[in-house]
Amino acid sequence: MDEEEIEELLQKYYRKDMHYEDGKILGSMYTQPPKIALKAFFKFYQANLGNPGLYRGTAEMEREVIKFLLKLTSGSEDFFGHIVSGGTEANIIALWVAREMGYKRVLATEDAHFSIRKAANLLKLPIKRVEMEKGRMSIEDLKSKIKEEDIIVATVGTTPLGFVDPIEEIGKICQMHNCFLHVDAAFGGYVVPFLRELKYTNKKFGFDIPAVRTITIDPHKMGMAPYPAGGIVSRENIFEKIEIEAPYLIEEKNDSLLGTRQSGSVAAAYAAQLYFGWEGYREIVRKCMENTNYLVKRAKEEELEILQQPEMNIVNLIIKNVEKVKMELYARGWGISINPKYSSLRIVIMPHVTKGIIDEFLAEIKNIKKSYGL
Ligand code: 0PR
Repeated sequence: MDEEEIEELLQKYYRKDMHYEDGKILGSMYTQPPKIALKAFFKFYQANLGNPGLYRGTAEMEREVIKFLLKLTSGSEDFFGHIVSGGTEANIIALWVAREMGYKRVLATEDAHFSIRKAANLLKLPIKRVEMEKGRMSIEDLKSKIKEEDIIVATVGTTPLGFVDPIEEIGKICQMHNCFLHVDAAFGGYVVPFLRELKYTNKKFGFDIPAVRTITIDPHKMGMAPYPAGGIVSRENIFEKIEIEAPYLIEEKNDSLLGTRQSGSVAAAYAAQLYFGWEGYREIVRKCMENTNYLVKRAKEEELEILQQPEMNIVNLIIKNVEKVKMELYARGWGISINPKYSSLRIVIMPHVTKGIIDEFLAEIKNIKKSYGL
């Protein structure tokens, strides 16, 4: 086929996909990266940090991204990290390392991301549920279940509600029992530091809590980077625990889960962080919170019930027959997710979700409710 024909075909399929720039994807933790990040992605598409000896420049950029992640997580610049394919891989690596260190069981809440269950399953680690109180890990229940050699997984920005587990208190309990504390801040890691500066919260979640050993924090969520760009950072060189000899590689070892690693996204994450800088990310969070508050206010005006006051830019609207409403919204071109457990529509207020989109969305819901008599 000639290029023109191929392009036509690609266009046909492109039209079938949804795109962030249309604004109608409301259930995703991702968004459109800045143009310079996409330029970086394509410039470095060949890079493969599975064999970093060939890609010294990309390896240096990875270090710069890790340094930024360490700043977000109150870590020291000489701590360790990798940019990986996403939060799932980061969580698998954290639990894998903990298992290699001799920890034997995972404790997590029901709202911990499903990648934690996947990881436990792959690693043949038993997993026990810790109950929640108002959507956050219950300290009382944790105290009653925790044993030495446990791995505790706490979340900063839970997938369904965007809530923050009480990491400081969890940390104290982990220290008393010599447990391994992994913090999944895949989403909230790029949000909470700025919520603190904007005086929304004073919660800590990072390495300033002594028990925290590893943190997942993803540039491809609120870091505005294109996927695949998850992040795993740690105090110790945990990667030594999973290192494998690979004599045919220039550095003769491999210390991550994947072999070949698409590393164009490392260059892209680096470009995004240069483009926005600390202040730029704070501005993104400020704007997302402004729009979150706008949605809460407008929803109340429309007599829609909010599940709980949002802690970050995720809002849940309680709706009768939520599955049906979801399908109807989907048929009308909206990409929405739900929490069946709470009978709620879950809206992630990413930067592409503007006030105009929020108004349009609420009008659509009003219509649907009317036509179904809900
Ligand atoms: N940890 C947390 C707290 C998460 O919310 C997620 C993903 C992960 C880990 C896993 O990250 P990766 O997906 O990068 O491996 N949460 C998103 C979610 O469930 C994933 C997603 C995004 C699903 C967009 C659908 C979608 O359209 O919302």
